[in-house]
Amino acid sequence: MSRVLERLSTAILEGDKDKAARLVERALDQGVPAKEILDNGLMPGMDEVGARFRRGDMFVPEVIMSADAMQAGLDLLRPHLVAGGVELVGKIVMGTVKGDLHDIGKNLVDMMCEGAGFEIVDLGFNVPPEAFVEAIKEHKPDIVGMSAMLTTTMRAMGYTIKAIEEAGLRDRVKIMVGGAPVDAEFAKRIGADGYGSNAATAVELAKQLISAN
Ligand code: B1M
Repeated sequence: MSRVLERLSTAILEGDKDKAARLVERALDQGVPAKEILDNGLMPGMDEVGARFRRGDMFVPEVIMSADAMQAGLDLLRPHLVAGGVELVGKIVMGTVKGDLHDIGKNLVDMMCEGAGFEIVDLGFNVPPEAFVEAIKEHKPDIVGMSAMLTTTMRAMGYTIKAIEEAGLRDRVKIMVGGAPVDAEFAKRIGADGYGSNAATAVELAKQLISAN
């Protein structure tokens, strides 16, 4: 890993937003591709935050600072990940489900899908089933994407799919799900059309779902 990316990982771990932003800019100036900055700078820092949080070596306020630093880095990468002039391939309504405040992974999925030509309607986080239903009526998307990061909130994905069915809208949209506790087996069980393990596979899945339409 290059020195600048190593320092970027440390800045994420330390929750130093300004330093993270400076280092992302420096890496871009040095010609490091945005995807490499993401995979070898931002992500390893956040992975270490997760590991320390799990061990009880980091606490929520520190994790929030790291999350802010990560988001600052992502915001700078955004124009590079979302290339202009891509042909529009479809529309996705995206949100983190009810009860869940984690949105960094979803934001990354948004960016990568946008980069692949999808129009994104982002409903944010803590999105109740009714809001997904209303958004389908209003925006008429091809795909609904749901993210959940907690074992306690993943079940809200199933409730949301039920609400979409009860509103008579299920056959109008494809549904994809993702997030750390989610897997393909769970996606199938709740009646989703597919599961993406990361932002890159989410893009592939979205393209497949569109072509299956
Ligand atoms: Co929280 N948190 N958190 N947290 N947090 C986790 C998820 C946890 C695994 C940490 C741990 O214990 N090691 C744990 C969950 C345990 C579990 O449920 N089994 C946890 C916990 C317990 C909690 C709280 C309950 C802590 C507390 O208050 N005691 C609390 C819950 C709040 C709530 O949601 N109601 C909480 C709070 C927070 C913060 C607010 C402090 C902050 C979130 C800030 C934010 O998002 N704006 C936070 C963070 C940052 C994390 C960790 C450290 C990092 C998550 C992250 O952003 N990763 C996380 C530990 C970890 O995952 N290692 C943790 C980087 C991101 C790019 O990856 O989100 O995985 P990820 O997204 C990936 C894929 O999952 C996938 O693609 C993305 C990009 O590759 N993906 C999709 C995601 N959505 C997708 C949708 C798709 C397809 C793919 O299709 C639609």
